[in-house]
Amino acid sequence: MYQLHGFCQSGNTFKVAFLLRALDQPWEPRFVDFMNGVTRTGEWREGTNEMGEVPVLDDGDRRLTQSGVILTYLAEKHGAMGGASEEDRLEVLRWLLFDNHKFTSYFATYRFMKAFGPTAPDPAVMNWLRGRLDNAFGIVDKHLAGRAFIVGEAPTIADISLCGYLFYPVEESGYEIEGRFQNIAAWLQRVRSIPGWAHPYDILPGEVIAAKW
Ligand SMILES: N[C@@H](CCC(=O)N[C@@H](CS)C(=O)NCC(=O)O)C(=O)O
Repeated sequence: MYQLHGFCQSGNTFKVAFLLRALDQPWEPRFVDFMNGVTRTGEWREGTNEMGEVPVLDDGDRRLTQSGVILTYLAEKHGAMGGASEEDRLEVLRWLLFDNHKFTSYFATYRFMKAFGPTAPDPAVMNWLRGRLDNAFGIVDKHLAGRAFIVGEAPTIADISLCGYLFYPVEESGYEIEGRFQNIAAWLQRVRSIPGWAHPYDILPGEVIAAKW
């Protein structure tokens, strides 16, 4: 039984939950009270993850962090969704790195500031982030033109990584996809059809919080 530490607002946790469900693996969530600062405590960092981040996955005595590492580990271990060839596996890694650096990271930061930050977001910071987001979303949208999935012909962990934050309510981020990035919008419909997909608020622990700003 895998143990997945995280919380429902965390799209990075959702990536791992989605893959575990797609692989039909047994898992249970371990709630991390991120919104009340647990991951910033020395105790949590020493005992769970020195990087101060979720998701964290326990596979027996083995503890893994970083969603890209966890997705790669699970895909290799269960022999699915990692890419059909060596070339595809490298392509998957390329998109995981792009996602972590430029796609999920800017989107998650933008959404957090807009929905859950302690004070109203600074418009200059939001404008700057929005420019970075527009660039990253434009790149993914262009890549998806004429393709069903990010790499190869079938879903891989690259799709699972890139989609991690894109099913949350649009009011949380204020960042519209529908009507602006048509290839991404169509791809998200295909991703929803992958067996195991569910909405993050239906499968991860914690309370839904109304967007603050
Ligand atoms: N690259 C990491 C990012 C993880 C991450 O940023 N998680 C958020 C919650 S969704 C977090 O714990 N952030 C704490 C922080 O940024 O200090 C991954 O993919 O696992």
